[in-house]
Amino acid sequence: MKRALITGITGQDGAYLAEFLLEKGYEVHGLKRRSSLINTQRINHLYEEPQTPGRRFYLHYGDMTDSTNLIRVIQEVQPDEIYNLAAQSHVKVSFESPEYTANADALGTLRILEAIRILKLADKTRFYQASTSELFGKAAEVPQRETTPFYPRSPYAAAKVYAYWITVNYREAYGIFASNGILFNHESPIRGETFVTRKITRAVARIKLGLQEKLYLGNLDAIRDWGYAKDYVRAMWMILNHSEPDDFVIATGEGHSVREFVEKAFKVVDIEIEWLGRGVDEKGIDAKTGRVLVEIDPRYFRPTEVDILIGDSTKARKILGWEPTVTFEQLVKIMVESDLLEAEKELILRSKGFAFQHSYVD
Ligand code: NDP
Ligand code: GDR
Repeated sequence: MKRALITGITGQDGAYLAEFLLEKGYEVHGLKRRSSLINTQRINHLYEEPQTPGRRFYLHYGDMTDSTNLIRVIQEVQPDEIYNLAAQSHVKVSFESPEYTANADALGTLRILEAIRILKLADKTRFYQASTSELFGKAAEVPQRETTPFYPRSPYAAAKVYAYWITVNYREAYGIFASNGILFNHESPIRGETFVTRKITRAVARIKLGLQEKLYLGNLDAIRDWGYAKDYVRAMWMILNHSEPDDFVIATGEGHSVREFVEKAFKVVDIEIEWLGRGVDEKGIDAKTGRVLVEIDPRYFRPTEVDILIGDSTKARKILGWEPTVTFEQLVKIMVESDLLEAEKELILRSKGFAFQHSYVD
Protein backbone atom coordinates (compact mmCIF):
# COMPACT_ATOMS: atom_id res chain seq x y z
CA MET A 1 0.00 0.00 0.00
CA LYS A 2 1.40 3.42 -0.95
CA ARG A 3 1.52 6.09 1.73
CA ALA A 4 0.93 9.77 0.91
CA LEU A 5 1.36 12.88 3.03
CA ILE A 6 -0.71 15.92 2.04
CA THR A 7 0.07 19.34 3.46
CA GLY A 8 -2.95 21.66 3.18
CA ILE A 9 -5.34 18.69 3.51
CA THR A 10 -8.08 20.92 4.97
CA GLY A 11 -8.12 23.12 1.84
CA GLN A 12 -10.08 22.68 -1.39
CA ASP A 13 -7.42 20.66 -3.23
CA GLY A 14 -6.24 18.76 -0.16
CA ALA A 15 -9.76 17.45 0.48
CA TYR A 16 -10.32 16.32 -3.11
CA LEU A 17 -6.83 14.81 -3.35
CA ALA A 18 -7.33 12.88 -0.10
CA GLU A 19 -10.60 11.42 -1.49
CA PHE A 20 -8.90 10.58 -4.78
CA LEU A 21 -5.92 8.82 -3.14
CA LEU A 22 -8.12 6.88 -0.69
CA GLU A 23 -10.13 5.61 -3.68
CA LYS A 24 -6.84 4.52 -5.26
CA GLY A 25 -6.07 2.43 -2.16
CA TYR A 26 -3.47 4.75 -0.56
CA GLU A 27 -2.92 5.27 3.15
CA VAL A 28 -3.39 9.03 3.45
CA HIS A 29 -1.80 11.29 6.05
CA GLY A 30 -2.61 14.97 6.29
CA LEU A 31 -0.99 17.93 7.99
CA LYS A 32 -3.55 20.06 9.81
CA ARG A 33 -2.82 23.24 11.71
CA ARG A 34 -4.28 23.86 15.10
CA SER A 35 -7.17 26.29 15.03
CA SER A 36 -9.48 27.63 17.73
CA LEU A 37 -12.48 26.55 15.64
CA ILE A 38 -12.89 23.28 13.76
CA ASN A 39 -11.21 23.59 10.35
CA THR A 40 -11.88 20.10 9.00
CA GLN A 41 -15.29 20.70 7.36
CA ARG A 42 -14.01 19.63 3.95
CA ILE A 43 -12.63 16.30 5.18
CA ASN A 44 -15.00 15.33 8.01
CA HIS A 45 -16.59 12.69 5.76
CA LEU A 46 -13.20 10.94 5.53
CA TYR A 47 -12.63 10.75 9.29
CA GLU A 48 -11.99 7.30 10.76
CA GLU A 49 -12.02 6.45 14.46
CA PRO A 50 -8.51 5.60 15.70
CA GLN A 51 -9.83 2.13 16.55
CA THR A 52 -11.10 1.45 12.98
CA PRO A 53 -9.53 -1.80 11.70
CA GLY A 54 -7.55 -1.24 8.48
CA ARG A 55 -7.60 2.51 9.07
CA ARG A 56 -6.16 4.46 6.09
CA PHE A 57 -6.75 8.13 7.00
CA TYR A 58 -4.66 10.03 9.57
CA LEU A 59 -4.24 13.67 10.54
CA HIS A 60 -1.15 15.20 12.19
CA TYR A 61 -0.90 18.63 13.75
CA GLY A 62 1.67 20.78 12.00
CA ASP A 63 2.56 24.05 10.39
CA MET A 64 4.60 25.01 7.35
CA THR A 65 6.51 27.54 9.46
CA ASP A 66 7.76 24.90 11.93
CA SER A 67 10.75 22.87 10.66
CA THR A 68 11.11 20.50 13.58
CA ASN A 69 7.45 19.58 13.42
CA LEU A 70 7.66 18.91 9.68
CA ILE A 71 10.76 16.75 10.10
CA ARG A 72 9.08 14.72 12.87
CA VAL A 73 5.85 14.15 10.91
CA ILE A 74 7.74 13.11 7.78
CA GLN A 75 9.97 10.82 9.84
CA GLU A 76 6.92 9.16 11.43
CA VAL A 77 4.96 8.79 8.21
CA GLN A 78 7.85 7.77 5.88
CA PRO A 79 5.71 8.77 2.89
CA ASP A 80 6.15 7.46 -0.66
CA GLU A 81 4.63 10.70 -1.93
CA ILE A 82 4.36 14.19 -0.46
CA TYR A 83 1.89 16.64 -1.97
CA ASN A 84 2.81 20.13 -0.77
CA LEU A 85 -0.47 22.02 -1.05
CA ALA A 86 -0.34 24.09 2.15
CA ALA A 87 -0.04 27.81 1.52
CA GLN A 88 -1.40 31.23 2.33
CA SER A 89 -3.11 31.01 -1.04
CA HIS A 90 -4.96 34.32 -1.34
CA VAL A 91 -3.24 36.79 -3.69
CA LYS A 92 -4.89 39.91 -2.24
CA VAL A 93 -4.18 38.83 1.36
CA SER A 94 -0.50 38.37 0.45
CA PHE A 95 -0.22 42.16 0.05
CA GLU A 96 -1.42 42.49 3.67
CA SER A 97 0.78 39.67 5.03
CA PRO A 98 3.77 39.46 2.71
CA GLU A 99 6.29 38.16 5.23
CA TYR A 100 4.01 35.41 6.54
CA THR A 101 3.16 34.44 2.95
CA ALA A 102 6.87 34.12 2.13
CA ASN A 103 7.47 32.10 5.27
CA ALA A 104 4.67 29.59 4.67
CA ASP A 105 4.74 29.42 0.86
CA ALA A 106 8.44 29.83 0.00
CA LEU A 107 10.37 28.69 3.10
CA GLY A 108 7.69 26.11 3.91
CA THR A 109 8.53 24.36 0.64
CA LEU A 110 12.24 24.49 1.43
CA ARG A 111 11.58 23.02 4.90
CA ILE A 112 9.89 19.96 3.41
CA LEU A 113 12.60 19.42 0.82
CA GLU A 114 15.23 19.75 3.55
CA ALA A 115 13.34 17.21 5.68
CA ILE A 116 13.44 14.73 2.80
CA ARG A 117 17.20 15.31 2.51
CA ILE A 118 17.97 15.23 6.25
CA LEU A 119 15.92 12.05 6.75
CA LYS A 120 17.69 10.40 3.78
CA LEU A 121 14.40 9.84 1.99
CA ALA A 122 15.64 11.16 -1.36
CA ASP A 123 15.40 7.68 -2.95
CA LYS A 124 12.00 6.87 -1.46
CA THR A 125 9.84 9.98 -1.28
CA ARG A 126 8.45 11.74 -4.34
CA PHE A 127 7.59 15.43 -3.91
CA TYR A 128 4.84 17.45 -5.61
CA GLN A 129 4.89 21.24 -5.41
CA ALA A 130 1.65 23.21 -5.87
CA SER A 131 2.96 25.78 -8.32
CA THR A 132 0.66 28.25 -9.95
CA SER A 133 -0.18 30.25 -13.07
CA GLU A 134 0.48 33.32 -10.87
CA LEU A 135 4.19 32.64 -11.60
CA PHE A 136 3.57 34.05 -15.10
CA GLY A 137 1.87 37.20 -13.78
CA LYS A 138 2.39 39.96 -16.31
CA ALA A 139 3.16 37.37 -18.92
CA ALA A 140 5.02 38.08 -22.14
CA GLU A 141 2.82 35.65 -24.08
CA VAL A 142 -0.69 34.22 -24.17
CA PRO A 143 -1.29 31.34 -23.71
CA GLN A 144 1.36 30.56 -21.11
CA ARG A 145 3.33 27.32 -21.24
CA GLU A 146 6.22 25.74 -19.31
CA THR A 147 8.76 27.89 -21.19
CA THR A 148 7.01 31.24 -20.63
CA PRO A 149 9.20 33.50 -18.43
CA PHE A 150 7.94 34.22 -14.91
CA TYR A 151 6.89 37.77 -13.91
CA PRO A 152 5.29 37.58 -10.45
CA ARG A 153 2.89 40.41 -9.53
CA SER A 154 2.27 39.81 -5.81
CA PRO A 155 4.07 38.71 -2.65
CA TYR A 156 2.19 35.39 -3.09
CA ALA A 157 3.50 34.92 -6.62
CA ALA A 158 7.05 35.95 -5.65
CA ALA A 159 7.01 33.36 -2.83
CA LYS A 160 5.73 30.71 -5.24
CA VAL A 161 8.55 31.54 -7.69
CA TYR A 162 11.03 30.66 -4.93
CA ALA A 163 9.12 27.45 -4.17
CA TYR A 164 9.13 26.50 -7.87
CA TRP A 165 12.89 26.97 -8.26
CA ILE A 166 13.89 25.34 -4.96
CA THR A 167 11.90 22.29 -6.10
CA VAL A 168 13.83 22.22 -9.39
CA ASN A 169 17.08 22.76 -7.51
CA TYR A 170 16.56 19.86 -5.08
CA ARG A 171 15.70 17.63 -8.03
CA GLU A 172 18.94 18.57 -9.79
CA ALA A 173 21.19 18.77 -6.71
CA TYR A 174 20.05 15.72 -4.72
CA GLY A 175 18.21 13.55 -7.25
CA ILE A 176 14.89 13.89 -5.41
CA PHE A 177 11.86 12.99 -7.54
CA ALA A 178 10.47 16.53 -7.23
CA SER A 179 7.95 17.97 -9.69
CA ASN A 180 6.01 21.18 -10.14
CA GLY A 181 2.41 21.24 -11.28
CA ILE A 182 1.83 24.74 -12.64
CA LEU A 183 -1.91 24.76 -12.13
CA PHE A 184 -4.20 27.45 -13.48
CA ASN A 185 -7.24 28.51 -11.42
CA HIS A 186 -9.44 25.61 -10.42
CA GLU A 187 -12.69 25.86 -8.59
CA SER A 188 -15.49 23.80 -7.07
CA PRO A 189 -18.39 23.98 -4.62
CA ILE A 190 -15.81 23.76 -1.78
CA ARG A 191 -13.67 26.64 -3.08
CA GLY A 192 -12.91 29.21 -0.35
CA GLU A 193 -15.67 31.83 -0.21
CA THR A 194 -13.32 34.79 -0.74
CA PHE A 195 -12.03 33.68 -4.15
CA VAL A 196 -13.95 35.42 -6.90
CA THR A 197 -15.79 32.42 -8.39
CA ARG A 198 -17.23 31.19 -5.11
CA LYS A 199 -17.93 34.74 -3.96
CA ILE A 200 -20.01 35.18 -7.11
CA THR A 201 -21.87 31.84 -7.03
CA ARG A 202 -22.65 32.20 -3.34
CA ALA A 203 -23.97 35.74 -3.86
CA VAL A 204 -26.03 34.75 -6.93
CA ALA A 205 -27.73 31.97 -4.93
CA ARG A 206 -28.39 34.23 -1.94
CA ILE A 207 -29.67 37.09 -4.14
CA LYS A 208 -32.00 34.67 -5.96
CA LEU A 209 -33.46 33.49 -2.64
CA GLY A 210 -33.74 37.01 -1.23
CA LEU A 211 -30.99 36.61 1.37
CA GLN A 212 -28.66 39.24 -0.09
CA GLU A 213 -29.16 42.52 -1.95
CA LYS A 214 -26.00 43.02 -3.96
CA LEU A 215 -22.62 41.65 -4.94
CA TYR A 216 -19.58 43.94 -4.64
CA LEU A 217 -16.57 43.07 -6.80
CA GLY A 218 -13.23 44.51 -7.90
CA ASN A 219 -11.71 44.19 -11.38
CA LEU A 220 -14.28 42.70 -13.77
CA ASP A 221 -11.86 42.70 -16.72
CA ALA A 222 -9.41 40.12 -15.33
CA ILE A 223 -9.31 37.01 -17.50
CA ARG A 224 -8.69 33.59 -16.00
CA ASP A 225 -8.56 30.00 -17.21
CA TRP A 226 -10.98 28.33 -14.78
CA GLY A 227 -11.10 24.54 -14.49
CA TYR A 228 -12.70 22.03 -12.13
CA ALA A 229 -10.66 21.15 -9.02
CA LYS A 230 -11.33 17.40 -9.21
CA ASP A 231 -9.74 17.27 -12.68
CA TYR A 232 -6.70 19.12 -11.31
CA VAL A 233 -6.02 16.85 -8.31
CA ARG A 234 -6.01 13.92 -10.74
CA ALA A 235 -3.27 15.78 -12.64
CA MET A 236 -1.21 16.10 -9.43
CA TRP A 237 -1.22 12.32 -9.02
CA MET A 238 -0.37 11.77 -12.70
CA ILE A 239 2.59 14.15 -12.39
CA LEU A 240 4.01 12.27 -9.37
CA ASN A 241 3.39 8.87 -10.93
CA HIS A 242 5.08 9.67 -14.23
CA SER A 243 8.36 7.87 -14.96
CA GLU A 244 10.44 11.09 -14.66
CA PRO A 245 10.19 14.14 -12.40
CA ASP A 246 9.21 17.15 -14.51
CA ASP A 247 7.17 20.38 -14.52
CA PHE A 248 3.76 20.63 -16.19
CA VAL A 249 1.19 23.32 -16.96
CA ILE A 250 -2.35 22.17 -16.14
CA ALA A 251 -5.11 24.29 -17.70
CA THR A 252 -8.22 24.13 -19.86
CA GLY A 253 -6.87 26.53 -22.51
CA GLU A 254 -10.00 28.73 -22.32
CA GLY A 255 -10.05 32.23 -20.87
CA HIS A 256 -13.08 34.10 -19.50
CA SER A 257 -13.41 37.46 -17.76
CA VAL A 258 -14.81 37.92 -14.26
CA ARG A 259 -17.68 39.82 -15.96
CA GLU A 260 -18.51 36.74 -18.06
CA PHE A 261 -18.43 34.56 -14.94
CA VAL A 262 -20.96 36.89 -13.29
CA GLU A 263 -23.26 36.80 -16.35
CA LYS A 264 -23.12 32.99 -16.64
CA ALA A 265 -23.76 32.52 -12.91
CA PHE A 266 -26.85 34.77 -12.90
CA LYS A 267 -28.08 33.01 -16.04
CA VAL A 268 -28.22 29.71 -14.10
CA VAL A 269 -30.93 31.31 -11.90
CA ASP A 270 -32.68 32.91 -14.92
CA ILE A 271 -31.44 36.44 -14.33
CA GLU A 272 -30.10 38.35 -17.34
CA ILE A 273 -27.43 40.89 -16.38
CA GLU A 274 -27.00 44.16 -18.30
CA TRP A 275 -23.96 46.37 -17.69
CA LEU A 276 -24.20 50.13 -17.33
CA GLY A 277 -21.42 52.68 -16.84
CA ARG A 278 -17.65 52.21 -16.92
CA GLY A 279 -14.75 51.71 -14.50
CA VAL A 280 -15.64 52.07 -10.82
CA ASP A 281 -19.13 53.27 -11.81
CA GLU A 282 -19.96 50.11 -13.70
CA LYS A 283 -23.09 48.35 -12.47
CA GLY A 284 -24.72 45.04 -13.29
CA ILE A 285 -28.49 45.34 -13.40
CA ASP A 286 -31.27 42.78 -13.71
CA ALA A 287 -32.42 43.34 -17.32
CA LYS A 288 -36.06 42.62 -16.37
CA THR A 289 -36.46 44.66 -13.18
CA GLY A 290 -33.66 47.23 -13.50
CA ARG A 291 -32.52 46.37 -9.97
CA VAL A 292 -28.79 46.91 -9.35
CA LEU A 293 -27.29 43.55 -8.43
CA VAL A 294 -23.55 44.10 -8.98
CA GLU A 295 -21.41 47.09 -8.03
CA ILE A 296 -17.69 47.82 -8.03
CA ASP A 297 -15.86 48.41 -4.76
CA PRO A 298 -12.25 49.55 -5.29
CA ARG A 299 -11.23 47.86 -2.01
CA TYR A 300 -11.07 44.63 -4.04
CA PHE A 301 -8.55 46.08 -6.52
CA ARG A 302 -4.98 44.82 -6.11
CA PRO A 303 -1.90 47.08 -6.03
CA THR A 304 -0.63 45.12 -9.04
CA GLU A 305 -3.08 43.01 -11.04
CA VAL A 306 -2.64 39.98 -13.28
CA ASP A 307 -4.69 40.80 -16.36
CA ILE A 308 -4.80 37.62 -18.36
CA LEU A 309 -3.91 34.01 -17.62
CA ILE A 310 -4.71 31.32 -20.16
CA GLY A 311 -2.74 28.07 -20.10
CA ASP A 312 -1.38 25.81 -22.81
CA SER A 313 -1.28 22.31 -21.30
CA THR A 314 -0.16 20.50 -24.47
CA LYS A 315 2.82 18.97 -22.64
CA ALA A 316 0.65 17.39 -19.91
CA ARG A 317 -1.91 16.23 -22.46
CA LYS A 318 0.75 14.56 -24.63
CA ILE A 319 3.07 13.14 -21.95
CA LEU A 320 0.64 12.36 -19.12
CA GLY A 321 -2.55 11.89 -21.15
CA TRP A 322 -4.32 14.38 -18.83
CA GLU A 323 -7.52 16.08 -20.08
CA PRO A 324 -10.03 18.29 -18.28
CA THR A 325 -13.58 16.87 -18.24
CA VAL A 326 -15.68 19.85 -17.10
CA THR A 327 -16.40 22.90 -19.30
CA PHE A 328 -16.62 26.50 -18.09
CA GLU A 329 -20.45 26.46 -18.38
CA GLN A 330 -20.68 23.18 -16.46
CA LEU A 331 -18.36 24.48 -13.73
CA VAL A 332 -20.44 27.63 -13.19
CA LYS A 333 -23.63 25.54 -13.05
CA ILE A 334 -22.16 23.00 -10.59
CA MET A 335 -21.10 25.84 -8.27
CA VAL A 336 -24.32 27.86 -8.45
CA GLU A 337 -26.49 24.77 -7.89
CA SER A 338 -24.46 23.77 -4.85
CA ASP A 339 -24.69 27.30 -3.42
CA LEU A 340 -28.46 27.31 -4.02
CA LEU A 341 -28.67 24.28 -1.70
CA GLU A 342 -26.58 26.14 0.90
CA ALA A 343 -28.84 29.19 0.61
CA GLU A 344 -31.93 26.98 0.98
CA LYS A 345 -30.49 25.58 4.22
CA GLU A 346 -30.03 29.13 5.43
CA LEU A 347 -33.65 29.94 4.53
CA ILE A 348 -34.94 26.90 6.44
CA LEU A 349 -32.97 27.89 9.54
CA ARG A 350 -34.33 31.42 9.34
CA SER A 351 -37.91 30.22 8.77
CA LYS A 352 -37.67 28.09 11.95
CA GLY A 353 -36.71 31.20 13.87
CA PHE A 354 -33.05 30.31 14.32
CA ALA A 355 -31.03 33.51 14.21
CA PHE A 356 -28.63 32.88 11.37
CA GLN A 357 -25.14 34.20 11.89
CA HIS A 358 -24.01 35.61 8.57
CA SER A 359 -20.41 34.54 8.01
CA TYR A 360 -17.79 37.15 7.29
CA VAL A 361 -16.93 36.96 3.58
CA ASP A 362 -14.84 39.78 2.20
P1 NDP B 1 -6.78 26.64 0.10
O1 NDP B 1 -6.54 28.03 0.50
O2 NDP B 1 -8.18 26.12 -0.05
O3 NDP B 1 -6.03 25.66 1.14
C1 NDP B 1 -4.78 25.96 1.67
C2 NDP B 1 -4.41 24.93 2.71
O4 NDP B 1 -3.14 25.28 3.30
C3 NDP B 1 -5.40 24.83 3.88
O5 NDP B 1 -5.47 23.48 4.29
C4 NDP B 1 -4.72 25.67 4.95
O6 NDP B 1 -5.11 25.33 6.26
C5 NDP B 1 -3.29 25.27 4.71
N1 NDP B 1 -2.31 26.19 5.29
C6 NDP B 1 -2.19 27.53 5.11
N2 NDP B 1 -1.16 28.02 5.81
C7 NDP B 1 -0.60 26.96 6.46
C8 NDP B 1 0.48 26.81 7.36
N3 NDP B 1 1.23 27.86 7.74
N4 NDP B 1 0.77 25.59 7.83
C9 NDP B 1 0.01 24.52 7.47
N5 NDP B 1 -1.03 24.59 6.64
C10 NDP B 1 -1.34 25.80 6.14
O7 NDP B 1 -5.97 26.41 -1.26
P2 NDP B 1 -6.29 25.45 -2.51
O8 NDP B 1 -6.70 24.12 -2.01
O9 NDP B 1 -7.13 26.18 -3.48
O10 NDP B 1 -4.83 25.36 -3.18
C11 NDP B 1 -3.90 24.36 -2.79
C12 NDP B 1 -2.50 24.80 -3.19
O11 NDP B 1 -2.43 25.00 -4.59
C13 NDP B 1 -2.04 26.12 -2.55
O12 NDP B 1 -0.65 26.00 -2.34
C14 NDP B 1 -2.30 27.15 -3.65
O13 NDP B 1 -1.42 28.23 -3.50
C15 NDP B 1 -2.01 26.33 -4.89
N6 NDP B 1 -2.73 26.69 -6.11
C16 NDP B 1 -4.10 26.79 -6.08
C17 NDP B 1 -4.78 27.03 -7.25
C18 NDP B 1 -6.27 27.13 -7.29
O14 NDP B 1 -6.79 27.66 -8.29
N7 NDP B 1 -6.99 26.63 -6.31
C19 NDP B 1 -4.05 27.20 -8.54
C20 NDP B 1 -2.62 27.01 -8.43
C21 NDP B 1 -2.01 26.77 -7.25
P3 NDP B 1 -6.47 25.95 6.94
O15 NDP B 1 -7.61 25.14 6.37
O16 NDP B 1 -6.22 25.73 8.37
O17 NDP B 1 -6.54 27.39 6.53
P1 GDR C 1 -6.48 34.53 -8.15
O1 GDR C 1 -7.98 34.22 -7.69
O2 GDR C 1 -5.99 35.82 -7.67
O3 GDR C 1 -6.45 34.28 -9.63
O4 GDR C 1 -5.68 33.39 -7.36
P2 GDR C 1 -9.17 35.18 -7.20
O5 GDR C 1 -10.40 34.38 -7.39
O6 GDR C 1 -8.90 35.75 -5.86
O7 GDR C 1 -9.12 36.40 -8.26
C1 GDR C 1 -9.32 36.19 -9.64
C2 GDR C 1 -9.48 37.53 -10.34
O8 GDR C 1 -10.73 38.11 -9.95
C3 GDR C 1 -10.53 39.48 -9.66
N1 GDR C 1 -11.57 39.95 -8.73
C4 GDR C 1 -11.76 39.54 -7.47
N2 GDR C 1 -11.10 38.63 -6.72
C5 GDR C 1 -11.55 38.40 -5.45
N3 GDR C 1 -10.94 37.46 -4.71
N4 GDR C 1 -12.59 39.11 -4.91
C6 GDR C 1 -13.27 40.07 -5.62
O9 GDR C 1 -14.20 40.67 -5.12
C7 GDR C 1 -12.84 40.27 -6.96
N5 GDR C 1 -13.27 41.09 -7.95
C8 GDR C 1 -12.51 40.88 -9.02
C9 GDR C 1 -9.13 39.54 -9.05
O10 GDR C 1 -8.62 40.86 -9.07
C10 GDR C 1 -8.40 38.56 -9.97
O11 GDR C 1 -7.96 39.20 -11.12
C11 GDR C 1 -6.18 32.06 -7.30
C12 GDR C 1 -5.68 31.44 -5.98
O12 GDR C 1 -6.29 30.20 -5.82
C13 GDR C 1 -4.18 31.27 -5.99
O13 GDR C 1 -3.77 30.53 -4.84
C14 GDR C 1 -3.79 30.49 -7.25
O14 GDR C 1 -2.38 30.36 -7.31
C15 GDR C 1 -4.30 31.19 -8.49
O15 GDR C 1 -5.71 31.31 -8.39
C16 GDR C 1 -3.99 30.41 -9.76
